[in-house]
Amino acid sequence: MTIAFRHSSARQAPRPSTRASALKSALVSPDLTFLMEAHNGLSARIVEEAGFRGVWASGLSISAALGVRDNNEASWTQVLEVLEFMADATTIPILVDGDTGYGNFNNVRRLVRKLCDRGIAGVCIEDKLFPKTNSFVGDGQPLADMDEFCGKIKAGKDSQTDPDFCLVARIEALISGWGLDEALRRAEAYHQAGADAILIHSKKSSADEILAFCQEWANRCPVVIVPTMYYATPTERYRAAGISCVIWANHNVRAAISAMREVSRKIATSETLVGVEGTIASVKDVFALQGNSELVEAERRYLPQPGIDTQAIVLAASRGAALGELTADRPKCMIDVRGQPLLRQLTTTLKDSGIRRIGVVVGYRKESVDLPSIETVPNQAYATTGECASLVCAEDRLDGPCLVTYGDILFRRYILDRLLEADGDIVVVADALWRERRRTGPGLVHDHVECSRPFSPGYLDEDTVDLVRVGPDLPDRDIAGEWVGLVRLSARGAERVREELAAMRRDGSLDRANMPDLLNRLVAGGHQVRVQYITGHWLDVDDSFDLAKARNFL
Ligand code: SPV
Ligand code: MG
Repeated sequence: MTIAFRHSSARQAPRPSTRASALKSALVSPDLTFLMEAHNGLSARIVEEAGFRGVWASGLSISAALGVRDNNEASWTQVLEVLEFMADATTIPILVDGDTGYGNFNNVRRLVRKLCDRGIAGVCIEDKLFPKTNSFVGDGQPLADMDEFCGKIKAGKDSQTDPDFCLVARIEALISGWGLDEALRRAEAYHQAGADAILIHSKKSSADEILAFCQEWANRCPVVIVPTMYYATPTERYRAAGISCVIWANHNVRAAISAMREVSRKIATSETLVGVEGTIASVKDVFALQGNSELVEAERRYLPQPGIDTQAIVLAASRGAALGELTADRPKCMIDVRGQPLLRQLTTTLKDSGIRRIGVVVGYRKESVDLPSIETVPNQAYATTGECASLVCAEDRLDGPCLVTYGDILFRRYILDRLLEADGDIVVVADALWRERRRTGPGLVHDHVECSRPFSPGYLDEDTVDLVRVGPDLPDRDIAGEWVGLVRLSARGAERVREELAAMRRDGSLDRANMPDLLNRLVAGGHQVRVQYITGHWLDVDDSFDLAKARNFL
């Protein structure tokens, strides 16, 4: 049979812009369209992934997936919930199996409005009685009164809020044994009532009665079929018959049942996962279907990423002689703290706060500083120079927001997050609980700070504190805290620091200067150096006592 014409709108149809218009175009198009069954968000996504143009939200499959019978045991609002997940998981049109419409014309009106609200492209309602029974269960199921069913179709069409929403009228006359004439009579009535397409259903194992129907019907409106029982029929015959749409109605839920049974049985009998791991979808695959990568992207866009533009310079050139043998073959930044080099623990915290570029100034045993995703910058003269000379080695990195940190410290991440968000071009972190940390011994230095205001537990975050001076020999009465070895520089702050380093180079003080000398010069030069107080939650590693503390800290 040749079908020269289906619907005049097919040729001039504008590009579908909604899912409903896409379904409508597919129904009226002269091409055969296939809808594939899905019963939840995941299966709907898989249907789209496979390349189908639309989803059949099967009543049988949704009920089965919910663990109930296909007898309207799931309420229509429960089905609606499932549909919402399916719509969210896909971009292609969904034609939902609306059974008998869940009641009379009034229920159909409400159903159609709610489906339109949720972006469902169309509904198929069948001319049986509520509560329905699946077409393949038993014989001679009673049919709905034809005129009453036409009223439902009209009510549905009058209620759609999307102009392209499709209502497919399903004829059960062949299923119930009423024969071809009754099927054709009903098809005409439903077409006249405004159905966008008719679905002619059959439970025979041959497609003969369906093809006979199509011959008589001659495409007065698009025809949809469900070849579950006459599955052996070549698809070409449907094309030749001018059928608009084939629904593969339940094959995903059945595939899932077989796969789940097999894997459950295997695991139950073998008491191990060894035999199944390679045969099932990977966890990565699950994540991909859930769209995890989109969330990662969105997190980058919407979550605060305080350190995202900031790079770090880690000063880690010195040996750490007070650690004795432990630093014989490596600098102290590489000594092991609970299975990881100290520097690795530090860089993990930096990365967790969004700092991606990390330059480490190395000197003593520099070849042993071989961590992934850091860049090393050598200070060849590490043995005879101080911290500022090391900083100069990484000077080209002072070209934007920057964090300068000692390589032998550990701190809780919130300290860094707060520092990265702090106002000010040059901000240092000082521990107000300096007295509790005070210890004397070889190689132990505490750089204390004098500030414009002491720490008070009740102070407001907006109140700013400025550095007055920093160094190891402040009188107790002036000490407000201990500098932890962290400075955050804005782009302007980094520029100030570069200028100051250049001045130190000129006046010959650079090589011997340490970071506190630099900070004091900045303050003396009238630059504001802000202080952010903390109360503990950090440590530096100078000797084996500190090392023991570091192990407990992690
Ligand atoms: C469904 O998939 O729920 C259908 C098609 O209605 S059938 O099961 O063949 O009736
Ligand atoms: Mg059904």
